[in-house]
Amino acid sequence: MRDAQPKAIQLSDYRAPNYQVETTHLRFELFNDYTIVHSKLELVRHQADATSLHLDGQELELISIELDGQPLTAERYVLGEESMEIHGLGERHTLAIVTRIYPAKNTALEGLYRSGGMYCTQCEAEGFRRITYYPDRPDVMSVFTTEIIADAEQFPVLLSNGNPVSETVSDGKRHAVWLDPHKKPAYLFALVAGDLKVKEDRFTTMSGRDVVLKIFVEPQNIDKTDYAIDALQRSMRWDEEVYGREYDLDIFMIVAVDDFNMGAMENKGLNVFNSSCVLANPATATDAAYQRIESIVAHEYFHNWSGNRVTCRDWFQLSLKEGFTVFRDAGFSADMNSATVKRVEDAKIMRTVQFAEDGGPMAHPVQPDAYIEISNFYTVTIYEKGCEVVGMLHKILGAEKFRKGSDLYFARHDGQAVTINEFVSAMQDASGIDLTLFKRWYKQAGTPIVSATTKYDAEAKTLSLTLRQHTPDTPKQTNKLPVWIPVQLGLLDANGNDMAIQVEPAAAWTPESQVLHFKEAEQTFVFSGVTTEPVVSLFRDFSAPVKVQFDQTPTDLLFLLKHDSDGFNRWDAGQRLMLHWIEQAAATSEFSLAPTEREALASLLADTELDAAMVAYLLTLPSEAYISEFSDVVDPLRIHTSREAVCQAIAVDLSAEFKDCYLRLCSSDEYAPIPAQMTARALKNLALSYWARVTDEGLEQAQQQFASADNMTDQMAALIVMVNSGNEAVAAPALTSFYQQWQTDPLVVNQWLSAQAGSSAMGTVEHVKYLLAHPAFDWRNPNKVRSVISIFANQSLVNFHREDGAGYALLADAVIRLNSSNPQIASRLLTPLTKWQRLVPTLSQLMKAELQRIMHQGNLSKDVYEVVSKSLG
Ligand code: 0A1
Ligand code: ZN
Repeated sequence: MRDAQPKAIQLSDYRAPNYQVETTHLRFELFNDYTIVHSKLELVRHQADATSLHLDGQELELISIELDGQPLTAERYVLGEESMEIHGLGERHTLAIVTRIYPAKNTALEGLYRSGGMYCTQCEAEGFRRITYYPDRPDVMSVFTTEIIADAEQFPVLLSNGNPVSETVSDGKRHAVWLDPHKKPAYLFALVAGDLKVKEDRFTTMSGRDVVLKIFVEPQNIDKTDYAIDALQRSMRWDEEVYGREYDLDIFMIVAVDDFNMGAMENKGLNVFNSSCVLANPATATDAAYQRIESIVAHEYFHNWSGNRVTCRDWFQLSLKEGFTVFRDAGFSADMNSATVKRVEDAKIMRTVQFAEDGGPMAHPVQPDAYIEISNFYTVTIYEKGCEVVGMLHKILGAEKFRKGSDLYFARHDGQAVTINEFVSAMQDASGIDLTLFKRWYKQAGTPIVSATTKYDAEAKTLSLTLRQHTPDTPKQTNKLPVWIPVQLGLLDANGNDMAIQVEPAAAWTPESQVLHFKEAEQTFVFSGVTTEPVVSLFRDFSAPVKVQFDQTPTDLLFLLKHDSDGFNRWDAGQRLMLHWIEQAAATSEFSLAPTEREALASLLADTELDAAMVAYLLTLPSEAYISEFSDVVDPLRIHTSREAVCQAIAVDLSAEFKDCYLRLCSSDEYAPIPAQMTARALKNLALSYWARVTDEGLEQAQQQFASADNMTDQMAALIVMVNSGNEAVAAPALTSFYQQWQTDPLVVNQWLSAQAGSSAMGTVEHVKYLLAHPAFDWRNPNKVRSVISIFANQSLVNFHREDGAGYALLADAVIRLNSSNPQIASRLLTPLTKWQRLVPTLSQLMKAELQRIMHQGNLSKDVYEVVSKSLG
């Protein structure tokens, strides 16, 4: 909490630390009401002539402080509200500090806190300073030894980073010692204490070393660990095969905790996971949950190299580890499942959530240059756009040179805290490709808009493609320069086959990756030997995170939907066609499919050669959030109504086909979370949703599937169909019986909450208030808050944007309530309110008024203050 206006931290103010901490020795004594933390730091001067040391500290009670074995006298140090400055220092010192902290009162879930009966930590980005006074910055890297002393009976499991050294019990106290031989910043520190059960397995690394793998969970969850272990083993093997990265400790541990602000955390050797991102069994977890677990387990594991062995110099470099690691986990998921489906899923997030962020008041570059609260910068821009930027490097360099670049990066910087510049330099040095221009992607915020026009010359047999790019202004950044955009493309002949490509200037074309290098504000490329006018397929594989303005007729789009050899662009052509339909429905208040369009959808549904999950995506309309990206002034009700009209028309026109498809894909095989089954279920349940929308028979089938399902994917899909039917007599009993069946399993109850809060039919303001008062809800648990409030505000858009502003008020009330207890969650909830400027005037005013109401609360956390003040501009 703050009194004065918080100050922004600037990248340009970065200074290397005065002292490094060679070794850090920590001793934790866990008592019921408080914890005593003893720290002993071996300090070494790092800047010539430096005599002072800055330590960070928050919410700490200082008990004692000694320098080189002597109490430090008061004139040698200055205690600030969140810092300690020690003066008169020399070359080397031993600094010993004792603090008292109160984990049970820690509702912010940063630092050391209690979740249920266990203790756990979250130190990224700046949580360690809530444990003890320390130079809590990522460029201070130290070898940590951790001792934990706790009641032996209450806490049979005591864990920290690295390898176990010893564990003894005396006088009812358990005393465990852990040593992490790898230097690390404090943000990677972790401690866990609890009465936990463990699932154990092994992994033999590529050089033949044996690693013990352990997943610790609360006892009731021990039957939900198999999949995470399997995903971990596959991740470890994949990182060896694809990136040559081997694991480097004797043990790798994961702990599942119920109260966690984010998805998971890559603490060295001891990953801590939100239980929703690691626990699964067929009865309780959906296919989507299995896939999330697979990718997050991989993500955290991959951080061991991209983040831990090579870490960030400062938090402005956050995307160095996050963008690269998301790129790595995306590659893993693509290899484990379908690469095209993964690309579609990632592009959808970019185009809805990231493009919206890039066009709003919180827009920031992948490498920001200022922040008030770093927790606000764990964003889709840092993660997903950061991944796309790395992906463009991969397209520009090609797989082989990219791998050389990553090898060089890891070899050069192992054990160091570095910047994004060092990453790009390694890519440049290994490939011999000058990447100076490419670096603009890291510095400029905003989504480039690329417009394309073509001209075919039948006589000369040439096609000219003119591309123009422009990146809009964003807060505090104007007059942006052109960026290097890799445009992967193809030209389709009349049969839908790819033509051979010859282009001028030849140097702008990389044949292996079929990429055109577009680097200026405007460029014209001339394709020769084009014997018939082609249909152009631009930005295949979503080759750059840009908005594309390229007028293609519905006929061309239908052609691409049928024939494009690039799966991503087939899907994209379908989405663009559907956007036309939705526009048409909005303009005329009615819609019906043309026979050719109906035919195209029907043949997709019947196409058993295509990946079934891909078919499901091809038949899913663009989301309301994506549609709103195309309006200057967003009218959520109009978008909802027109999208519904198209959805209804498709369901009516193809109801028999959806029924056939559903029945064809019903299977009696025992459930397994394997790609072949997951993709079939995705299409089956999509077909059910269309079929049940327009026929009683379909809705009855949903009821039957709900009652007889042996897995959560089918049960939940059926429940959602019933909830969305708007038929109270069908939905209400199903919701009651589901709750009775699953009320003791919090992760399933969260899905039950979301199914209601996110439904346009059911997620009304009144119903959300009912859910908030339900015994299943708990304001202290971030998963519950997300399951109800975030899901409501991001998915039940017609209700959130209710004309009297009640949806906005509900969200603002939640933010105000959480501002003091959990600022990170409060701030993350705010995102939907940041979009007020794009709404129709009446809604815009109502939303803005809620932001102002929050602002006038006073005593805002830095987290909430930053988002609200930037949103109000
Ligand atoms: N580094 C983690 C993300 C993370 C960030 C902050 C957290 O606490 C506030 C927790 C996790 C990752 O990328 O998975
Ligand atoms: Zn990460």
